[in-house]
Amino acid sequence: MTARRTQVAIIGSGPAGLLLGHLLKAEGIDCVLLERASREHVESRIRAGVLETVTTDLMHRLGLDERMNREAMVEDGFNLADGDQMVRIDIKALTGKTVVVYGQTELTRDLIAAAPQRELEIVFEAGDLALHGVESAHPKVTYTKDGVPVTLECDFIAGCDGFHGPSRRAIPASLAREYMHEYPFGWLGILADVPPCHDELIYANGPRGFALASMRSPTRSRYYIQVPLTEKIEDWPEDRLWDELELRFNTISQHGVTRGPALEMSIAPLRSYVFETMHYGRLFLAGDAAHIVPPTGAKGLNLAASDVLYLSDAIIAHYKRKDETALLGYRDRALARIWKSERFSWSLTKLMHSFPDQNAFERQMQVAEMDYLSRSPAMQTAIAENYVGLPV
Ligand code: FAS
Ligand code: PHB
Repeated sequence: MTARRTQVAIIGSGPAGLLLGHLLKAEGIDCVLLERASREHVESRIRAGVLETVTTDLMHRLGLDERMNREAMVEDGFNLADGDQMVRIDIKALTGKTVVVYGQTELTRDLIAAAPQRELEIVFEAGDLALHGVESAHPKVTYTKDGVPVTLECDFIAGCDGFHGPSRRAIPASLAREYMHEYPFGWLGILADVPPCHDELIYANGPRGFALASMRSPTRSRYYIQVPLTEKIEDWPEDRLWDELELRFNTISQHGVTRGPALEMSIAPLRSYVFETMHYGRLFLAGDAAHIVPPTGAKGLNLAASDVLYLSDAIIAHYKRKDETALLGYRDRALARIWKSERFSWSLTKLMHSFPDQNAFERQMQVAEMDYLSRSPAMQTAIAENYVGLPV
């Protein structure tokens, strides 16, 4: 058994863990990232694509935004459609802010690639990971690397291990406050090297349900449609999906849908989840380890970024100024932004999807809300403010 020591043990090298590691390292605070999967697997996952200012600002602050600035697409607006009625939300005019389209995959690759030169240690394929003594002043994380058991002593543990990670379970259920809302559908996504059907994102609802036309670059598109939770990827030969996407977007988009071979296809369930006990002893949760939003509002990755902005501020204050207030205030500060993003993602999901048990009145509510939205600058501003990201 090997014994090691660091100041902050970070579990998980998704966006939350990687951003936190770099922010602490930049302030000379020692930390080690422990990741269960291989580097190849982490860098191959296809997830979010829309970045708010909070996330791009962190990349800029870390001096890791060179490729993002070169390759990202800046979006001044996005579109909401119901059938053939489409409303453009001019986020630039309504808020003075924009969002950028830059794949989470690319962001993750940039953060991992920069780790060696910044002496940020990432232990990939760390197995059998367990947390110990999180209520004590000397917590530990045990794991195995290449079959060798290791004990990592630390001052703090940051649980950045996503929805299925062990950190949340280290908090006694008796103390846990959690909220869950599941949706009766998932998103079937496809990534393909074909030009996007429209210059901006289109979120579309209609008699066949929700669909999203997004992108990664001028030559790479990302599309989603809502599917019942019972459906499997085998039920969706690529042509069947392209037929569906043409039906949804060819009448409302600038360029129409271009078909091409799938680079990736996957189905993700939709849920809203908040685990309010984000701080317990020397354990702090951040990102999907503490909350999940349906991807409709493009908030998942950006909430992970705001969490680690708050958590890094707090840990830096602890080491640099022996000030504990930010650590004690982390949970409330993070939850204030999390709940508002949960609300926005839930309300946009309700407006833009067809629910299996939806009755005629509920459908009319969607139609009326879209009609009101199309005529109300106030309503468009509210949506724009939330889409670009609420202040941190
Ligand atoms: P992550 O899940 O990204 O990272 C957690 C890390 O912890 C992983 O690398 C995992 O391997 C590791 N880990 C888990 N257990 C461990 C253990 N025992 N030991 C060590 N490491 C462990 N958001 C959008 O806005 N748009 C989208 O289209 C979108 N699509 C998504 C699709 C999927 C399938 C998922 C799951 C999420 C999607 N999201 C999307 C949300 C997504 O962007 C998340 O919010 C974001 O990845 C959160 O980042 P992290 O909190 O770092 O968690
Ligand atoms: C994506 O491009 O993957 C994407 C964009 C916007 C969303 C969700 C996903 O709301």
